[in-house]
Amino acid sequence: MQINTPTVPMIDLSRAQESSSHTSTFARDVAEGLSTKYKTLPSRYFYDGTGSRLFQQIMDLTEYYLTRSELEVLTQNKESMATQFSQGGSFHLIDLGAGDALKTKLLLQELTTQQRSFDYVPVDISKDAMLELSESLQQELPQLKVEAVVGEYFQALEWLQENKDGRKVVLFLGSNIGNFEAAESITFLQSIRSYLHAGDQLLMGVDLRKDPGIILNAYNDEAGITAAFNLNLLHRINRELGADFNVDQFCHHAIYNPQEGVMRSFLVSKQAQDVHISEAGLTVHFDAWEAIHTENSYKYSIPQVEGLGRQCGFAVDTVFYDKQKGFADVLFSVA
Ligand code: AVI
Repeated sequence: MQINTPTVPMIDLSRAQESSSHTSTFARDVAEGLSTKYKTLPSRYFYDGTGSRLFQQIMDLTEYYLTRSELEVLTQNKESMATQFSQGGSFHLIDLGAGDALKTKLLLQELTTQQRSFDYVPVDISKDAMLELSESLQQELPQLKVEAVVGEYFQALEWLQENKDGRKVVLFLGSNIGNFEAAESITFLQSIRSYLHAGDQLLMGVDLRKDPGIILNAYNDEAGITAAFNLNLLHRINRELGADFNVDQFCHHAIYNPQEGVMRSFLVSKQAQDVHISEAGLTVHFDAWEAIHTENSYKYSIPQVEGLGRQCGFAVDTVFYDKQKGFADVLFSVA
């Protein structure tokens, strides 16, 4: 559905999901995750207003090298990226999880300088983020055609399929792929592939395997912002699902497994306690030092990324690295 504020055209697909159905899905996921032997909570629920603000702060942390590294990759390679995107003629640039598009703006500026024929379709679940982004782009790049979509990634791709012909270049930046389990990342990329055609491209950010100490520090910052980000999930359950987590009685714990190449984050109960979650109609018991697994952040090798692409119908065109070769943006085309 089209919702035009006086200046910003935007498509809001999120209204399809009523807030009551959001609450019941959230309650069901929480109940399911906390009823298993090894308790889990899905990391996608980190990003309410507070969680999104904390994640912005994480991206500015000295220890969290990922955002700086990817900015370096884009700064150093934007000319070549813009040229490769444009080889097949005009295109829609679709930015999955655009947020404030800090990194994408480098590409938008470069594409505009090169006078390429494209329009920009940022996609994000946060309507506020899409309003702010559209407005900032009107100031910074007034000639750019922007149509922001508020919704889930696949809702947006479905909408694009029905409403926009022409070549597509999809951006999936920021190592978000690392937050999926191996099987989920395959399903995810295969689904993206199913919306693309010959000549379309995908640029995906991946955090690469490196010195485990560097990775460990990135998720255990001294200022405790990552801990607050993780613990906010319990505050969110208290706020939205009427739970009574005593958040002070949990702590953040993140460990890196260099064999599997995965950072795993947990919330650990400091004492035996019972927590009631009204919306889920559930009381959960925690033993002292029992943990809830809240997030995986997978780190890849380049052969793994190539294999993942191949399995999902993509071929690697170019791997763009930062100087340290700690992060890569991989340009795939439809195989
Ligand atoms: C969004 N995602 C790529 C981040 C990551 O590095 O896995 C989320 C995050 N979790 C803790 N710090 C940052």
